[in-house]
Amino acid sequence: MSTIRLTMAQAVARFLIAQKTEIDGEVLPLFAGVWAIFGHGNVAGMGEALHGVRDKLPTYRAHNEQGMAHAAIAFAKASRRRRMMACTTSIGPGATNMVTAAAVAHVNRLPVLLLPGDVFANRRPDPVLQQIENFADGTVSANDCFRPVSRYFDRITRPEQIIPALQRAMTVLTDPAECGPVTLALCQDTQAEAYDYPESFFAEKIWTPRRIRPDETELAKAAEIIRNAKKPFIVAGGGVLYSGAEKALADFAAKHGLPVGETQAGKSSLPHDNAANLGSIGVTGTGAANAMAEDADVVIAVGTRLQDFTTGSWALFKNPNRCIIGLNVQPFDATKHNAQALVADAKVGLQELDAALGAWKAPDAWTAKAKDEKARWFKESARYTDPTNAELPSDAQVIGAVQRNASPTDVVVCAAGGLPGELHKHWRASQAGGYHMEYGYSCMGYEIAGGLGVKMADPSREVIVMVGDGSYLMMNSELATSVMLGHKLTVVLLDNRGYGCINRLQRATGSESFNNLLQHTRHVTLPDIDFAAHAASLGAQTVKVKGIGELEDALKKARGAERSTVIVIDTDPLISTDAGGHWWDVAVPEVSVRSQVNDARKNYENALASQRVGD
Ligand SMILES: Cc1ncc(C[n+]2csc(CCOP(=O)(O)OP(=O)(O)O)c2C)c(N)n1
Ligand SMILES: [Mg+2]
Repeated sequence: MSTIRLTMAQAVARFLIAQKTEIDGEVLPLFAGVWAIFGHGNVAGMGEALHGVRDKLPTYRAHNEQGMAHAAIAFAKASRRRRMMACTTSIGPGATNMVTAAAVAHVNRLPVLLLPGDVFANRRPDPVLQQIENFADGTVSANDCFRPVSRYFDRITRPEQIIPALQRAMTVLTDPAECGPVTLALCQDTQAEAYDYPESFFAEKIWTPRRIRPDETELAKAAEIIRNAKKPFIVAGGGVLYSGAEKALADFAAKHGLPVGETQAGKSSLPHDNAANLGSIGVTGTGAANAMAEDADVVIAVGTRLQDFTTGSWALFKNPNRCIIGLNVQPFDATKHNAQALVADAKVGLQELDAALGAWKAPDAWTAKAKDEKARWFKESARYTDPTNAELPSDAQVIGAVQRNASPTDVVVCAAGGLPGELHKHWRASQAGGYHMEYGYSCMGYEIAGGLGVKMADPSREVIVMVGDGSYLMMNSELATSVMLGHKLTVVLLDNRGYGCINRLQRATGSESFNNLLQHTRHVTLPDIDFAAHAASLGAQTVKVKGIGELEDALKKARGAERSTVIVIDTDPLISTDAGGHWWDVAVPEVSVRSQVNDARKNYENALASQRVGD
């Protein structure tokens, strides 16, 4: 057996280069690069190794470990999990800064290889700088925080352990059902230790996603249920996009006359003008999709986790006889809420279901109702997004302006605040992947770093990041990285001077405005933050606009710009779209001295009555 003597870190770098992916017949590196913020615990080991391969495996420097991991995660999402990135950090705070991002990847089922440095395996210099020292357990380090948010976790204390660890990592990162973050905590002395690695470990490997075909019995049962349906409805989740099932879904819906509602992750599965597409579903759903979902007797849930925003906290599907079919690669999701499981890849699952259904079609009246509901919703939506002269426009009016100035290939990126709900209702995506919303973890601070990852995945597409003032302040530093790397973003920053959506939620649950909008906080000086000046200091082109007309001009200019541009606009914190949508379960206090809370509690208890427990 021929071997090659490498440090463990050099072996990691060499192994990553050997992993390939095939996209549309082209073989590409599976790992597009490694994000790195060096410190003790990775600068000598991983740093030296990455420098040695920098021509084959680019290293990117970020400004915040969470931000760089967000960029890596967004890159994988925009690449539909067919390409990915790794992230390396120092031990201690550099590592734990990445834990939130690991959770983002975990919730959203997205692949990212996290390589935090770890304390010395030999423990000779203990306690080292940044070592947390657990009194009761000598094996615990800061990196144990990654365990609950990693699909696979390992700590590498001997150089040869990296061989099975990386093989296991690749299985998880590339498996459609298991997919998620992998954390390999690399002890710093082990990174630097040499070992005679077998050459075969570094052989090129091309990864292609597995397409699980349905089990015959499950398929027959699902087809039987659908054949008996009078009011069938499809929920399209992120799995549709990861599977590349857009055409299969469009064909299936058209042939069988089925209306479709899209989740946040599934939005853009169908173009907005596809007749079957009723737009978003759930708490932030369109009136059209929700009206059909409420009535549906069979809900075909394709590639969705069925989180509460999709199911209206399990009160949306109101038909007493409704049955769910869970078409999902992951049995954990396929069987949720007593669903008839159909464990399969979305694309082949829909194709085989189509074959099993033959010429069956949903009743014409049902399909016709969907068409009417859609036409009604589009008219209603326009009332919210149409231009206005108001000095403080609503989020929906800003979305309208961005939409009017967008081209079909653009990608809009967002994650938290009031915008996800407004975008879910109103944004009209023309192309798959044109809507990139991180709403599994809805992590404030994902937006700009995520936008950078999206841009890196396909630099030919214009990326428009929509972000609230709160999310921007929480994490903006990768804006500087986007300027540094020449990956242009257009950032539309909606400044409503605080946490607008949480203030509205607080009011809706009977509480006084408290601690959300800046004016309602304990302060000596009310901050008047100059976001344009802040973004300019990071190297972006910036402009502060007043009203929708100026915004549209700025958007046109930004399109022609080479450098990341931040457009700041003041918006009204109190307005959101009241059309469409659905109740969301947010627990209201059972006792309170405030009568408004007591009233809200009564409403809450009434709403709970329509929540379906157990199924
Ligand atoms: C990291 C993180 N912390 C807290 C929250 C809870 N949260 C959701 S939206 C929000 C406020 C967002 O403010 P902003 O970005 O200004 O958007 P707006 O609500 O004003 O539209 C908060 C605090 C979150 N989603 N993520
Ligand atoms: Mg805000």
